[in-house]
Amino acid sequence: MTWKCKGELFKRCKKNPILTADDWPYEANSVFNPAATIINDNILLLVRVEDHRGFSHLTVARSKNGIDGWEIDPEPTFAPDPVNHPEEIYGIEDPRITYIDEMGKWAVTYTAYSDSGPLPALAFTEDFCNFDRIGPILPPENKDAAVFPVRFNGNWAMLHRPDPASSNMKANIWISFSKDLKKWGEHEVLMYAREGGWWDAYKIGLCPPPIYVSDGWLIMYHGVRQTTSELSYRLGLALLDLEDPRKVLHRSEKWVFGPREPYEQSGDVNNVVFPCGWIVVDDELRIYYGSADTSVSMASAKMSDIIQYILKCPEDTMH
Ligand code: BMA
Repeated sequence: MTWKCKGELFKRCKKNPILTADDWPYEANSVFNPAATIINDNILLLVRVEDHRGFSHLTVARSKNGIDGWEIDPEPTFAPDPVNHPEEIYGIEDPRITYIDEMGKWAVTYTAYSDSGPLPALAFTEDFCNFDRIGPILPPENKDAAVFPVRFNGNWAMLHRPDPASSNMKANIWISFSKDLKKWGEHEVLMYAREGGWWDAYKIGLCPPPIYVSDGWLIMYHGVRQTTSELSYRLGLALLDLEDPRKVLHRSEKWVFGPREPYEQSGDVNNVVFPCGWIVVDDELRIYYGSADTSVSMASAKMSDIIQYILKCPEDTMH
């Protein structure tokens, strides 16, 4: 059943899940958490593919309409290279891609799963065939990194989510700056997880890369809520200042999207919606998300509705 819940901003694609392991040209356990971009009039997804060892790599799927008719690379497009990059020993996961106009390249941030835990790594590509690896850009444990497409006062900016060593501490979204996209500093917390009964209590992380809208930088983030039996991954929105992305102007109090359909509620990890990519086509904002860590799904909203919504959201009270 596909339906729009009262007040829900995003509408699920009727063909969800749009990609599953059964569609894959080679053996795979699951395909999920895709990054997304538009290239040569095609919608390109860089999909996380998990093999039957439990290790992940990234593979490109291209389609004209971004819904069906996918052409999937016949073998892994961007596979872990643990010989030259030991930080990739347990695979590479959850890519985010940002087109850097100034460089004429995409920056691909991804989670390298090292033997000291997950860490953000960076590669560049001009064609999604060849990737120029930079390697780790922050130490473990840290995930959910994505860079902004422009500089701020000459510096690149990146959002990411360090994981605290103690489970009693909150996992918050941080912002860092760099002169060259490789060495990062000026680290500070951008947005705190809420507390107590909130849907985004204790653990939050960036979803797709920040997207430019005329009122600021729109970000989507996941909030993880622990119940007695399990976790639930839901999504919220925030708007950052255009000139100074360290300032959170608005933050949604309610989640804007959460697991509702069977393919989101049941899979390798139940109750997860996890977008790593979004694109804008005319006034349509499309999120491409992993459903239950098993398949790829899509949902869309009118960009004008999203902007209207976020501008009415309160300031971030967690600062
Ligand atoms: C997060 C990430 C995602 C995953 C999610 C739900 O920590 O590892 O890759 O989709 O958990 O299992």
